[in-house]
Amino acid sequence: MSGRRTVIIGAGVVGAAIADELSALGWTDIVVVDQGDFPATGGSTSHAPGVVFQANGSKAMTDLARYTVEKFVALEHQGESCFLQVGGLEVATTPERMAEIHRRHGWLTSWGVEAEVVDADRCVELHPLLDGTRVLGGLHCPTDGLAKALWAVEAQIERAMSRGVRMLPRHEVLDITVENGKVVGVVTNHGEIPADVVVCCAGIWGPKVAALVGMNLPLTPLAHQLAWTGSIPALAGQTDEAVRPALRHQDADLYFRDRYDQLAIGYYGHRPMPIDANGLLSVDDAAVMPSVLEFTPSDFGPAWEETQALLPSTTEAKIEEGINGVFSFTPDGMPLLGESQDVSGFWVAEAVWVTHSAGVGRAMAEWLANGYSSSFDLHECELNRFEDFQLLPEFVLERDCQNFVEVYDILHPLQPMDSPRGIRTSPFYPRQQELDAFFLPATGWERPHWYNSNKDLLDRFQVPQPNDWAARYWSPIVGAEAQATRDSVAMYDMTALKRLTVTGSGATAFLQRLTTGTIDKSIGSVTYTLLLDHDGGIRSDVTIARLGEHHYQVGANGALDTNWFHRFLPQDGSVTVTDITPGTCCIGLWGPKAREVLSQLTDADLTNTGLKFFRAAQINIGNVPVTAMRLSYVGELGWELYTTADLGLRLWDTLWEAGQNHGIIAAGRGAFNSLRLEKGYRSFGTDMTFEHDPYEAGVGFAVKLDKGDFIGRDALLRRKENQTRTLACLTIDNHVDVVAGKEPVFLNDRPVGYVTSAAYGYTINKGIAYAWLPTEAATPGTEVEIGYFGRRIRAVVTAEPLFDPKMTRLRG
Ligand code: THG
Repeated sequence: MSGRRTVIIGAGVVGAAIADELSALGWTDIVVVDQGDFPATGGSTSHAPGVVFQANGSKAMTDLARYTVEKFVALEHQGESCFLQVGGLEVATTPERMAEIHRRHGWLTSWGVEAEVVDADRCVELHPLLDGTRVLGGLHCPTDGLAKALWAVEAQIERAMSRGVRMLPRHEVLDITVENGKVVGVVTNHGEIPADVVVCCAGIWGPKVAALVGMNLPLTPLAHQLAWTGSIPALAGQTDEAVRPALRHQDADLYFRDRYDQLAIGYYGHRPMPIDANGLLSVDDAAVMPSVLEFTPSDFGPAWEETQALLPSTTEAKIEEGINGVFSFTPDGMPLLGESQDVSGFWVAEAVWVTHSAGVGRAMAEWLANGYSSSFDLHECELNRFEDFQLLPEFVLERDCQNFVEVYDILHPLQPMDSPRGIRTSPFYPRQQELDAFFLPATGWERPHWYNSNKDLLDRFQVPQPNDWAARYWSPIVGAEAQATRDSVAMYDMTALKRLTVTGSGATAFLQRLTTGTIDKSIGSVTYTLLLDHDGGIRSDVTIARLGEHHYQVGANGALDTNWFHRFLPQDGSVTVTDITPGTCCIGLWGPKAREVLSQLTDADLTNTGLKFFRAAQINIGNVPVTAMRLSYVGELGWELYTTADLGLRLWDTLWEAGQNHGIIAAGRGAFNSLRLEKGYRSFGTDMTFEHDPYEAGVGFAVKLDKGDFIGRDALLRRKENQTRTLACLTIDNHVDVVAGKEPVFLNDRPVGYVTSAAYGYTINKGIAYAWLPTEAATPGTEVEIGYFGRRIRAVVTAEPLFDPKMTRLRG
């Protein structure tokens, strides 16, 4: 097998890794082109300091980094390893950072990378240049270190060439030829190269290359300062390139690495310096290389001061060289991986740093060869995860710059970016403002997290106070809203829920093939079902309402679902998928009194037999025609009520008025999340993702194996027999330390899993944490501990759901 004819654009550390990995899988008809010389082509790889820290809040990013480390350690360039495994050390100089270091240590433990939180003395032992009096402690990860990025490029490309891959330096890409929506060739200054697959690994030139096929790539090249001291007398005579760990001083936006008797200093504290990808100089015109701009010493002042304070022996040296090195940032800090939705065969592997490069090479090779990556869960990295508004230049620039600013900040999991805010608002927004809602953004939607107007509820409901960290982006009102929902009735703004319609004569067959459920049921049926990858991994969980013979409404999780549907659309035009989210809105009306409120407003039969659980109907509510679906993610009687955006405010006001005699409240996402965990409802993206199958995730009930073939079925039959891990429900008696997700779980003092999502359960009066555990540890009654800022919190595996297991609320 030689695979499809493939052109990789860019021979940086990403292109090289893909060429190596893809050729290792048997694809050898590969050409790598680069505008520059080989191996130092002039892109970000050519100036990268190569500092590799594996700690990351994203499991995927740590997995990609770990793969990179392992590969580079073993990869040789002229007999020497491409990785100097000197370790990594992050130091804290403030109590807040020390706490953060414990949290980051938790991530590494959760993702299975060994590391240790160390005291100040040990920091100095590891890195003797440190002023121990300034340091409170640190995080030491011994497998971190320094990648020899250019060696890795050379070694990987040469290995690929030995398998038949061709490397063409000084080939500038001028155009990409597309016919009938498919890539057919890459035009260079030396002529056209035919291609079935093009992989854009052009780094900071990515936006320019992507534009050749009409794609808006949400990537901004930003300059970042990197400087080198002259010889430091204290290091005189150091003959090894590096002996001390790579060092991060995040409180001052700094990192350091050895270079013989000098130090390299990287700095993120300066103003963002975005660069237009079209304005980058050519290889021949650039003074040093296109990705290296002239050093601006005035931006570096604070960096040098902080360096001398932290590493006093540097006062005897000077800054000798510096650059403003340009590399890639994205709106959410994650890479951009995948195939264009519009141009088949045009793939992207962009915004990938050296740290994750080899892992991305592996992931992309698997994805290209097999249709999915079996080694990595890429849902956070997918190219097509963005909404259209998130691809506009203004949004991209603002977010990318903000990501530069925040790169080393201590970010609470719920903390939104300061800007941009207020981009999308539901029709209910003016009322929510009147009720003094505290908003958090969700895919650009401003969504109430709680309503300050509900503070009087605190006279009726007890709400325990969590610790200061857990109390951020929280109010006791959250707990009161949750209890009030179970007690009477509440309105939830569900507008941010992604809604698609699938219509046309082929709609039923299409959905039957893409989902695990039986959706070919009577009109009015609603089905909770899953989308699976070809390897049986969960792509999404959705609800599908059959509103007509050839008309379905899908309640989905995000842009990836739309993209997934588009990938499988039949060519004959018999199916149309439409995103109706923007033009519509939704209120969840839930609670024991929901029926009393709604029946005042409609002639429709809302009795338990008239509109059963998981059925939908078109009803009128006053002046507003509504699609009502009887289901509830919070586990209470009630309906999701959908209407068009123009009628939204009227719907809100009508319900609000009718609910006044029944104690109706508006309730926010904080309460919502607590209630759904009490009910045991999983959330795609946190509790379960691409790497999990339905059985281990506890949603096997949504798989109908006997319905006929569907995507992922064969793989599922294999995986079903092989369950080693389980998504388990933990409860926590300590109500102060409310965990947030991603914390490690210990059994007999050994890390065995990690928390996915968590909240306090205000009805059951316990903390709740869902966690991936080895199946044998997932039996109710098993006592475990959760790592929390360096402490251990006792938790116990508990039978789920914790609330209303008999479904009397929902079915009543
Ligand atoms: N509402 C709608 N669509 C959605 C969600 C939603 N799609 C995305 C996401 N949320 C899907 N998640 C769930 C999870 C559980 C349920 C509904 C959506 C649910 N499950 C019931 C149960 O397990 O008890 C019913 C299961 C069944 O009868 O098959 O209600 O919030 N529209």
